[in-house]
Amino acid sequence: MIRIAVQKSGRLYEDSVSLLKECGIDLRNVKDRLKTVSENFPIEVLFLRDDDIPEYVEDGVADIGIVGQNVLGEKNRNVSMVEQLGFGKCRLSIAVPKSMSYTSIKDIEGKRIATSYPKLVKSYLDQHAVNASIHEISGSVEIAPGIGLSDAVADLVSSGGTLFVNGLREVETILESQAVLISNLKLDSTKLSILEKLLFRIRAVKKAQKSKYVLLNAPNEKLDSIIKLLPGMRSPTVLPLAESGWSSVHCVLSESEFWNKIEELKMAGAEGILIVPIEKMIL
Ligand code: PRT
Ligand code: ZN
Repeated sequence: MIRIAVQKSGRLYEDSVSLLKECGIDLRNVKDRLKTVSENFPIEVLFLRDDDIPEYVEDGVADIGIVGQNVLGEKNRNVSMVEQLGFGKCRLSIAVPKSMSYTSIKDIEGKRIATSYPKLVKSYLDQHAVNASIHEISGSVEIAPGIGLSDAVADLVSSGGTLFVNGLREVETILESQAVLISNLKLDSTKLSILEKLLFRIRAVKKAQKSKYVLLNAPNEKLDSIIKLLPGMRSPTVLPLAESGWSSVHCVLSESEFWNKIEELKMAGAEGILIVPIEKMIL
């Protein structure tokens, strides 16, 4: 049995629980529970505040956990970062009032910065040899300059909407963050092998999320030029259509190259292009 700590409620909760479910792990009655055991995978899930997860994983109360890199960096606990999970993306940034003139981090010298991430901010300022006074506050950081509590803030940003409505301008990125899987440093061999199984599934789910299955029809004389455009796990599948002289081509395209490839395929004579999501991908 392995114990995983995930956020009890908040921005990482839904994605963390969905990831485990997509890995085929049955989790019943997760709402409002402190812990639950899966019936089809040797895992117990503990629901905790995200701030406590690095410490509990370090101490071995939980063996592994899902937490944002921002929290991991701030708490600076002795755990290993096993895998980036691709959700909960945000950045820790410094922002200043729109009216403040700003050309470089040197403009922060002697200023007051409000943040919930004092350690990360301090180490960024130290790296740039800037002295500023850091005011730790636990929430609603973005209102601090407006009420005269600080001259600048360092807060998490995703869309930038919160900074914008508070009259703030993002000027420096301290850290790019996403949810990561972390692990205790001294897992025994049984737990390590369960972690390996879990990671294998997580990677298959992540890979599938980044890929699409594409089916298209093409006249046989255009097949060569179409196939040249396609990557494949080995090579694309080509099947004859009922109508003679035509074939159906199937392949997997990754998200990054997807739209360009579709354009190129159309130009090369592909018709009736169908794009289908992939549930899991085992390579
Ligand atoms: O109760 P608990 O302590 O567990 O939760 P919490 O309130 O500390 O954290 P929560 O649920 O707000 O966030 C959990 C994690 O989600 C964070 O540690 C980040 O890793 C990640 N995450 C991703 C974010 C955001 N995006 C985010 N946008 N966390 C917070 N925000 C906030 C930000 O603080 C600001 O107030 O959203 C606002 C900015 O959003 P935009 O879209 O307006 O830029
Ligand atoms: Zn928190």
